Amino acid sequence: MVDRNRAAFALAALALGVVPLNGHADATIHVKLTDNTIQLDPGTAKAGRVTFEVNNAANGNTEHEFVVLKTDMDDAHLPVHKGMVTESRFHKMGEVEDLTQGSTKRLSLKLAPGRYVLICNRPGHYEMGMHTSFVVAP
Ligand SMILES: [Cu+2]
Repeated sequence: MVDRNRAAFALAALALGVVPLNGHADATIHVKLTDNTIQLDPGTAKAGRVTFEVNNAANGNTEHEFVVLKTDMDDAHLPVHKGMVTESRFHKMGEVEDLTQGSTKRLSLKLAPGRYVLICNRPGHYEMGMHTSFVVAP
């Protein structure tokens, strides 16, 4: 019965258009925001629809955000002005803002193969270490 249910689900999903024809499953990346890191699990994805499930795991009562930039730059060497990365110099793919302590928000993006940098751009947070690279494979 399990197999039959799976088949029915797959057919329903196809009918809804949520299964890519190239066969890639949608990827979910679990993102943990601490006060000085951004941790990803897993740390890479294949091209296509990628959903970031972003959790603010701060110790204190600190709000964070999560920004996805398309860039080949080293994530540790982005241009900073007054404690914030100059987002206007990048192609921003998307973001979630105002993540209170303990909360989780989702960001679903269609990503092409290449290199990305993920940051929190609350003033001072990037320089505290809230950045990481993210590679999308073909
Ligand atoms: Cu932050």
